[in-house]
Amino acid sequence: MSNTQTHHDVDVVVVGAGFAGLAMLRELRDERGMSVRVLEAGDDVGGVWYWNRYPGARCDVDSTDYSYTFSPELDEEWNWSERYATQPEILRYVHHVADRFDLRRDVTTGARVATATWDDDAARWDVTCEDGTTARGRYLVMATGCLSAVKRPQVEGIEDFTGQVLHTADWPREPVDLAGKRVGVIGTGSSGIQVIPRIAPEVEELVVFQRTPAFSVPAHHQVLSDAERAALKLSLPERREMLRNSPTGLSVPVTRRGALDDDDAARERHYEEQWHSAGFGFLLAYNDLLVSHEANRTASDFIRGKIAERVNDPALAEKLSPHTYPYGAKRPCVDTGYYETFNRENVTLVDIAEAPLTRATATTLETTDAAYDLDVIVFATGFDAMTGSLLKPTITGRDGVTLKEHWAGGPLTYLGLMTAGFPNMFIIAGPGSPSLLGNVMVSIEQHVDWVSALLVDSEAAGTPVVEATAEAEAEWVERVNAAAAPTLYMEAASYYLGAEIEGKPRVFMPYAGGLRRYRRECDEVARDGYRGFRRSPEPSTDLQPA
Ligand code: N01
Repeated sequence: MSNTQTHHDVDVVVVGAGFAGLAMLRELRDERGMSVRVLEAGDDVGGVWYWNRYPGARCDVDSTDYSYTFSPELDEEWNWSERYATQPEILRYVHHVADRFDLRRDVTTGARVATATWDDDAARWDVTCEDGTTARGRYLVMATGCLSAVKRPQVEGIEDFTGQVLHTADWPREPVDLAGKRVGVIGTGSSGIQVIPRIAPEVEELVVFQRTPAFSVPAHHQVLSDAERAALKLSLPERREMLRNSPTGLSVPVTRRGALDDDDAARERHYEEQWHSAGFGFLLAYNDLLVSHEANRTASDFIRGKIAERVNDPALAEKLSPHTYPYGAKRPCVDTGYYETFNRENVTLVDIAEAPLTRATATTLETTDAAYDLDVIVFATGFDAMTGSLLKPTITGRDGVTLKEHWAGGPLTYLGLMTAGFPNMFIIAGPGSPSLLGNVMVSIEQHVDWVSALLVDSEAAGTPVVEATAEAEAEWVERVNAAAAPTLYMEAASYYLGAEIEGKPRVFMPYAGGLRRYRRECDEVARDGYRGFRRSPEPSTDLQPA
């Protein structure tokens, strides 16, 4: 329920009630005894899983590994029904957690944050929302997610289109009936690759507008039997340990083998095996796929070969095959029957790299080559990733400097957790941390634990104003750049690099050194008395001039 026009004076204001915001709330309130108010733009909790309700939306990390780990009771009572849970099941899980731990009472929904301003004299953050809700807190935690600011490309004339215009990341709450309709989907990233095979059998005609083909491997999705669920539960402690110590946060064994350590036949056998089981983990088939062109080419060629096998028409298979960037340099996709969908009579692929979209009319979407009659246009065009949700509200730190100004050349952070000049503001799983390069659930929990430990330590020491120093920030930005420099990530126009939005600074945003190394670094910083953070007592009001 929305609490409009209310004011909340608390220890901590958290922005966002997705997985990260709810974890932060539970940890700070129930484990650390702090008062917390979570402000959420949506009408319910769930974050990305609240908004992305398109048909076919599901997780592409095993659900067992995409779960909270803080409560053995929760593990015991919750049963995932499928290897990769669907969006409705994940949302049910979030609701279950919110109810089970009585989190909703500290969440204000329908409250989109408009401004957050640091009051240096009082050492408080003042937050305002578009609906009039206000909050004041000693700490501000941005748990806004890396994939939540929706990207809606400008298509000339789209406002004249008389059919329905949808976006995968802002799908209507009420059911959408696509049966018998002529549907155009723009975008072939993870969302497009999930929605396309799911709706193809029910629509009259499906036209897919592809600008850049994706690399996708089979998800190997499966419904879990009782026996499989029981076995998964038994393996949880071991699995969790693996997640915590892995560079990716995935329960995939780390291999020390490079792709060229195997001869052609052995490598082909290994890829074949991985193809039939690994899903997202295919990227980890060898340890050098993201650092060696030669190694990467073996995997890229293997996947292109599979696309050729899965698509009947060789010319179409070629159009669906990526050639302009190495496998993994853009976030790879996993699918269920994606390529085979193009063998259907009612599905057409339009290569808009070759013949770009020009405009929409009342009834069509047009390229430089042709006009397509449509009833529905679905944008599967993704997000203003990583920084979009942080820069949407106006966040003003010390001396009136806004985050937008401070990050004009790209995001600057220390450990991805804080940015200099914005005291007591923390970012969960954002730029400068591993974030989207691994299982984000593992990243979220690591950040939540680390931030809460810092707050407790600072409060106990009587130094609750915490700030990253400019030197530590500059040094960390160098480290983030250095970690990405030798990788093939730098060779794709990806959202990791800010290439998804025109005019966005081209800097590699996530930390590519791996979750394990990152966790170690954060732990060492804490052990060194929070090296790189300046901590000070709150200003005494007695010292204020009259
Ligand atoms: O977005 P994307 P997404 N004209 O940015 C195209 C997570 N996720 O929503 O590559 C025409 O990946 C764009 O083309 P190009 C996951 O982390 C997870 O699919 O820019 N086309 C691309 O094809 C994922 O990586 C799951 O040339 C335009 C597509 O739209 C992230 O979310 C499921 C265009 C955008 O792909 C984002 O995925 C879904 C334009 N102006 C998503 N602008 C899980 O399974 C963009 N495109 C957990």
